[in-house]
Amino acid sequence: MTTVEQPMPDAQRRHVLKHADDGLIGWLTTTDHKRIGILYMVSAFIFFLVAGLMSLVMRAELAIPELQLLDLQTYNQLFTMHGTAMIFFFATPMVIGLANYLIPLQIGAPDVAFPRLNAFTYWLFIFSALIVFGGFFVTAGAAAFGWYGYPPLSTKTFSPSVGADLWVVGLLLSGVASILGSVNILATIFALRAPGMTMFRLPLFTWNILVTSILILFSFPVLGAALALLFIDRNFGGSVFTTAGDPLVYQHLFWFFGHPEVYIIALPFFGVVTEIVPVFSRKPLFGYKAFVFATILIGAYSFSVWAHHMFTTGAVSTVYFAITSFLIAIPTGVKFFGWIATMWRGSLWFATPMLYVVGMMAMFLIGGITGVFLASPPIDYAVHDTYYVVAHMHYVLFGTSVFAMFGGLFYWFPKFTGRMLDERLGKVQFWLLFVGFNVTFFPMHQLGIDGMPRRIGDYAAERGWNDLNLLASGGSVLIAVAVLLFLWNFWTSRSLGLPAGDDPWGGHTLEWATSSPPPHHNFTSLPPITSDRPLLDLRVRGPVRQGGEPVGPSEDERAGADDGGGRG
Ligand code: HEM
Ligand SMILES: [Cu+2]
Repeated sequence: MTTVEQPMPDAQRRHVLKHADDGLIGWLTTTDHKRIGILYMVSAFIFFLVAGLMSLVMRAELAIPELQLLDLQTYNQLFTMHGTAMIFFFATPMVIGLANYLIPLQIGAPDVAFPRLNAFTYWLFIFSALIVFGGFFVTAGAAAFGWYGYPPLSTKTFSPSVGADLWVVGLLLSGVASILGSVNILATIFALRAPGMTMFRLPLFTWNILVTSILILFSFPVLGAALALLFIDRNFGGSVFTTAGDPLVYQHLFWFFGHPEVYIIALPFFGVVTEIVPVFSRKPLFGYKAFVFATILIGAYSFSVWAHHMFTTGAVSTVYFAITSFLIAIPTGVKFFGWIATMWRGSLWFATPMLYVVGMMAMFLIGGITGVFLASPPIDYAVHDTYYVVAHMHYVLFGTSVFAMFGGLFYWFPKFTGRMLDERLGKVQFWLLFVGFNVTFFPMHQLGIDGMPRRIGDYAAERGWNDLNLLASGGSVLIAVAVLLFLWNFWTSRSLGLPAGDDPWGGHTLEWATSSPPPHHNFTSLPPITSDRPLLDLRVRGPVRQGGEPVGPSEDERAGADDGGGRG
C-alpha cells in the first residue's frame, strides 16, 4: 500500500516538535546524542549505586570475624553481581555515555552517524541489565559463580538456578549493545568530522574512544561466543566446557575478552585525564602524537596478554604472557610522562576536575605497580585468588572509573547543564573519597599477603585478619559518604549552581565553542580548526593569525594535510 505524505504546516510542526521534546515522553523517545548520553550516564550511575550498596553489605559481613549477616550463598551472589554490575552496567556504559555526549561536539558534528541505532542501543543496554538483575527475583537466586563465570562452576550441575541463565543471556545482550554502540561511534568519528578536523587534530578523548571502540569490536564477539556456548552446555546438552570438553577453553575465550575489557574501561578515562591536564596546567598538551601512538599500542598489546589471568592453571606459557604483560607498562608510562611533562612549569590550577585527575594518576600508578608484580608468575602463584588481587583490581578499576569519572563529571557538568557543580563540596568529596578509598583497599594488599582468599563470606577470628578487615570496612563507609555528597551536589547544582557560561575552564577543544547546554544541532558556527586545540588557538592568536593572514584553514590544510598539530 502506498500513501502520500501530506507535509505538515510549519507552525503546526513546530508545535508538535516543541511538545514532543518536553517532559518524560521527550526523554524516552529521544534520538539526540546529548540526551542519550545523559540517559547513559544517569543509568550507569544508578547501577554504580546499586553495585556499591552490594559492596557495603559485603564489607559489613567481613567487618568482624564469624559475623553471620548473610549466608554464604548470598555472599556469593553479591560479589558476582557487584563485579558484573560494576564492569558491565557501570564502567562500560559510563564510558559510552560520555562518548555519546562529547564525541559529536568534539569533532564539530551535529549528532552521531546513526541516531536511531543509538537510541536502540541504549534501550538494549537497559533491557540487558534488567535481565541480569532479574536473577535476584527467581527462587534459586542470582548468578553466584564470580563475575567471569568459569565452568564447571557455572554449568547446570553446580549452578542450577535460572538466575545463572539470566546472567548469561543478559551479558550476551549487553555485549550486542556495546558492539552496536561502537559501530556508531566509529562511523561518527570517521564520517562526520568538521572541515579541518584531521585525524591528527582529534581531541585525545576522541582518540581514546576510537581505539576503545575497536577493542569492543574485537573482544565482545569473543565473549558472546563463550556465553552462547555456555548457554548451550547449560540448557541443550552441549559439552564444550564440561569435563567431557575443556573448561580451560572458556577461560581463554573469557580473558581474550576480559583483559581488553579492562582497557575498554581504562582508555576512555585516560582520555578524560588527557583532556583535563593541559586545561588546568594552562599549557598545550605535551606530546600529542606520542599519546595517540601510546593509545594504539596499549590497545594492540591488550590482546596479547590474556593468559596472565591463567598462570596458575599451569596450562599456559608463563614466559610469553609475563613478557607481553610487562611490555604494556611502556606505552602506559609514555602517557604518565606526557601528563607530567604537561604539568611541568604550567600554572597549575587545582579546581575539582584537576584534583580528581591527579588522584586518578596516583591510584592508577599503585595499581599499575602491583600489576607488574602480579605479571611475574612466581609472585602470582603466591597471591593468586587472595585479597592482593582484590586490592590490585580496585586500584586499577576504581582509580580509573571512579576518580577520573568524577574529574570528567566536574569538568563537563557545566557543558551538560549550564551550571557549575559546587567546588567546595567537590573538594570535600574528593578528600573523603581519596582517604576512604585508600583506607578500604590499601590494607587488602597486606591481607592478601597474609593469605586471606578472595570470595569468602566468613573467616575465623584466629587467622589474624581482624583489624585490617575492620579498617577496610570503615573506609568503605567514607566512600559511601563521599558518593552521597556528590548526589547532593548534583541535585542542588542542577538548578541552583552558579551559571557557567559557555567556557568556564578555558577549554581547548570544540565542545567549549558552543553554548552550555548546546543547542539541538550543537553548533551555529565553528571556529577555524588548524590544530588539536582550536579554542586555545583562538585565545592565543586572536581572531587573526600571526602575519595578518585571514582566519580559517589554509588551502593545503583543507586538503587534509597535517601540520603536526600546529604547535609553535
Ligand atoms: C564503591 C566502592 C567499592 C567497594 C567498597 C568494593 C568492594 C568489593 C568487595 C568487598 C568485593 C568482594 C571481594 C571478595 O569477596 O572477593 C569486590 C569485588 C569486586 N569488585 Fe568491588 N568495590 C567497590 C567498587 C568497585 C568498582 C568501581 C569496580 C569496577 C569498576 C569494582 C569491581 C569489582 C570486581 C570485578 C570484583 C570481583 C568480583 C568477583 O570476585 O567475581 N568494584 N569489591
Ligand atoms: Cu589482564
